[in-house]
Amino acid sequence: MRTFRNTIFAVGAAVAIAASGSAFAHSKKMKAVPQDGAVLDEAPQRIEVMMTTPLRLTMVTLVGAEGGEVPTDFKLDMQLTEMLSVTPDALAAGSYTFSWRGLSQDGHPTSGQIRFEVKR
Ligand SMILES: [Cu+2]
Repeated sequence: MRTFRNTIFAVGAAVAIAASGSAFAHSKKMKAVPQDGAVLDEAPQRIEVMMTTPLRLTMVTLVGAEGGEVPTDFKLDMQLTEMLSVTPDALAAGSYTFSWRGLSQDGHPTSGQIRFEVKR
């Protein structure tokens, strides 16, 4: 009986760890505009990323192909949010990587990025 109860406990713990480990607690990108990998005819006015769960954003960067960082209107406020939305400075033609870092609701670090290209 004791072994049986220990087994039940172990299974329950494993399920709890799996649930809190990724899908449930950790914020991931759900949808982005522009989409990851997009090739755009015109420079985007805004960059928006919808997250699966709220996070506290700690860093947002937009970097061009030559490594130069492009300013955006991102303001650090550490509020829980599901929507990352920034307006970048005017973008020249080229490739860009938009990256973010944050803390999920459980305090664990989370990050993501999208890449896109502006043709014109
Ligand atoms: Cu976590």
